[in-house]
Amino acid sequence: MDAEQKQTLFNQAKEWTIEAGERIKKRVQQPFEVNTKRDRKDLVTEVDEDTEKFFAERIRRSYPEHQVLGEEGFGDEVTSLDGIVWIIDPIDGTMNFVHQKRNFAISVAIYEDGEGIIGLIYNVMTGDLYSAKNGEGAYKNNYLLPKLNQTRKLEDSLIGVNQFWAVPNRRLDESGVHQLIRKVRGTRSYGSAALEFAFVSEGIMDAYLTMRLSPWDIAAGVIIVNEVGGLATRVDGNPLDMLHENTVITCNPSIHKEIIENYIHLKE
Ligand code: 2AM
Ligand code: CA
Ligand code: CA
Ligand code: CA
Repeated sequence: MDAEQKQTLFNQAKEWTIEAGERIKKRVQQPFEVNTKRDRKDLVTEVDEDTEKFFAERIRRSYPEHQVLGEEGFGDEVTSLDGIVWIIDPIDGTMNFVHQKRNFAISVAIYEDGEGIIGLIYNVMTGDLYSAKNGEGAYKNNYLLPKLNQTRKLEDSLIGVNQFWAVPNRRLDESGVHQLIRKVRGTRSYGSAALEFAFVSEGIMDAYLTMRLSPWDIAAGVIIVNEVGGLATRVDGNPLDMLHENTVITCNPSIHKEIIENYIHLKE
């Protein structure tokens, strides 16, 4: 698409994202229905579903030729990234939405023929919008995010981890991860993959790694982190696949090779 189309689409995506955020904010303190999906810890609420419907309806009305890939199933059966595909997580961090009433985000990405064009991560309760158009830098609200400091050392790093690293993992030798945790300065766990990507992009965290995420968890984050010179790959260093689940590491490029070569030991 040309620059003008890209700007128009960006403005539209941003307007819908902020409007969806306003709707979520109105409902966060009201009672809402909570259900489980894959297991008792995998939550979904009616607000997740309504928010995805909000996007799907508007995209279909305005851009009937675009495809929508969303977590809650109100989009299309997307089997190819040809053309323009919106990849949407209506609420990333549903457990935070339910329990904390904060620390969740809307994640919206637009891909064209498999290439990430536009990424938006909206931290709904703080009102911070992280955004990027590929090749044009990444922003936190109206502030252009600086390129990541590429001299960061692993021992000075803050890394995002989650509870899976504390217990045995069938796909990964956890002793490597335990050594990594000992090596770094500190760990954080925010409970929203999209926000963890945003924080790596902002340079307030140096890496985030996890063993299973879906395209909608990472689609916007990848675009934003790339714009500040960050990396996002599978934990074996291979490229991410926006149609399937992935293991994921996103980080400052200065620590990527060291983490995956010295600390990530996949069992296989
Ligand atoms: P979600 O809130 O949109 O489901 C929580 O650690 C992070 O992992 C969130 O970004 C969450 O997204 C994501 N996640 C991906 N798959 C998940 C699953 N099966 N159960 C819970 N969280 C999952
Ligand atoms: Ca979910
Ligand atoms: Ca998610
Ligand atoms: Ca979600």
